[in-house]
Formats: sequence, structure tokens, C-alpha cells
Amino acid sequence: STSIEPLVIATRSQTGKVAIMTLNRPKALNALSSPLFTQLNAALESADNDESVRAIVITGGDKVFAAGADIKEMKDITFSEAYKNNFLGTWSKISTIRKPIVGAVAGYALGGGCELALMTDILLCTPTATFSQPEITLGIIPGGGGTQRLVSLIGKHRAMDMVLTSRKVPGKLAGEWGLVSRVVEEGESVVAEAVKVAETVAGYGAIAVQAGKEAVNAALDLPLDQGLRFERRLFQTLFATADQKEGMAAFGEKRKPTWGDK
Ligand code: CO8
Repeated sequence: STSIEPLVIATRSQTGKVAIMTLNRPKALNALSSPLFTQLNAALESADNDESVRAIVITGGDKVFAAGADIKEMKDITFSEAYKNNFLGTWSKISTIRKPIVGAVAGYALGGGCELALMTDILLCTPTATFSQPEITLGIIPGGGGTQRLVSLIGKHRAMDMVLTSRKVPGKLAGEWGLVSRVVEEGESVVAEAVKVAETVAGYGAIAVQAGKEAVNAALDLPLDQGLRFERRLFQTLFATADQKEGMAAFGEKRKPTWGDK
């Protein structure tokens, strides 16, 4: 067939509330090429702007997440090209998405693959997944936020161990370290579990979900006093929403709330 396979397959969960994005370069272990990221960014942007989507899952499927940036594409890039074209500059678009993103990692999450996983909001993996930053073995360092995000997640010494020795961290250990939110049972589909988690979030009011994501992310940027003030202001703001009135009324009336996202 001459049809061109998409590098990112966008589907929906059964309820239609969760947009599922599956990296699709199986022959290259989902190596993250520029065209792949262009497609991922476009899919993310369209999901973020689509009212029917309430949560997003990013996965490579139940075999491999991503074996890193595409080394074959990168190997001959010069400094001037990288600088002029802002190489990797657009790869962090995912961190500007307002809707919650659940990552599902099975198999390799290496280099940029590990960093892409770290950019999600809730992260699930299998016990035998492999997280690693092997950039040092290629004469480079992580370029997609790995050095910064790992420190806040697992602390300086473990981050240094990963970045400077290319240590492979199995999913089970990643769970113990707090690199991921949840480790699924051996044999369970991490994609199916991630969709379940995304459906849970998708069942809540979209405004409170967006505010929760925004507030938690602020903790990474702000000193504690400013972060607390930001959280309190957002919290107070939610009393202007119909969803707050509905949520609390439903509690009193012992019924399920109906969110209007208003
Ligand atoms: N880039 C390009 N091609 C790749 C990559 C990659 N990162 N990883 C695997 N492939 C290709 C292989 O070349 C091979 O292709 P071919 O059949 O044409 O030779 C195919 O995928 C299958 O791979 P292997 O035959 O090597 O499979 P194995 O099971 O023997 O080994 C490994 C699997 C261990 C994962 C091995 O492929 C490997 O070490 N890959 C490279 C891992 C790596 O170093 N990743 C880091 C890349 S640098 C990086 O990510 C910089 C981050 C930049 C920031 C990104 C922001 C989000």
C-alpha cells in the first residue's frame, strides 16, 4: 500500500471523553523524530480545543513507549542549525496543554522518551518498563527537561545517577522512587489502566480539573509562599463556578453531581 501511516494514531475511549494518542513508529521503537513530534503537537492542540475531550492519554502501546529522540535524524545536525531552527524547542508544547494528560509506559522510555513521559501529568508504567537517560553514552545530555524534572521528582542524587551513568531504572523501582504515579500489575495492560484513570478524571468538572492541574504545576515554578497564595486564589475563584454549587448541593442531596463545566 502507498498510504502513509500516521506517526501518531489518535483514537477515543469508548465513552469518547478520552483522546488516546499512540506513538506509531514500531520499527524504530517509536524513536521521536521531528515529524512525529509535529503530529503529536497537532493532535494535542486539537484535543485541547475539542470540547468533547476531557482527558488525554499518551502511550506507545503495550510493548514500547519510545527509545528516545531519533539518533539518525540528529547525528549530523550542526550547532548553527540546531540554534537557528530552535531544535527541540517545540517538543515541550505538551507542557502548555490545559487538559490532564495521562502517560502509559510499557517497555523502553529512554532519553527523550523518558522526558516525554515526565511531561505528562499522571504517569503509569508496567513493573518491567525501563526508564533511562542514555544521552551521556552518545556524547550529549538530556534536552527535553530530564535534568530539571528528574531532580524535583526523585532528588538530586538519583537524577545524577541516571544522567551521568545512564542507569536503567525498572518500572517497579520507578514506582518506589516516585518517578511515576502508579505501577500496574504484571500482565495488566498499562494502556487500559491509563484510560481508566483518564476516565476518572474525565468524570469530574472540567474547570476544577484544569485548576487542579494549574495549581500543582505552579508548585514547580513558585516559592512556597507564592504558590500557596496562587492556590488559595484559584480555590476561592472556584466558588464563582456553577460546578461548585452543583457539587456541594449534590453532596447534601446524596446524589451524583451533573457537571456543566461552568
Ligand atoms: N533513534 C533512531 N532509531 C532508533 C532509536 C533511536 N533513539 N532507538 C532504536 N532505533 C532503531 C534501531 O536503529 C533499529 O533500527 P534498524 O532496524 O533500522 O537498525 C530499530 O530501532 C530497533 O532497534 P534495535 O535493533 O537496536 O533493538 P534492540 O532491541 O536490539 O535494542 C535499544 C533496543 C536498547 C532501545 C536500542 O535500540 C537503543 O539503545 N536505542 C537508542 C537509545 C538511546 O540512546 N536513546 C536516547 C537518544 S538521545 C535523546 O533522546 C535526546 C533527547 C532529546 C530531547 C527530547 C525531548 C522530548
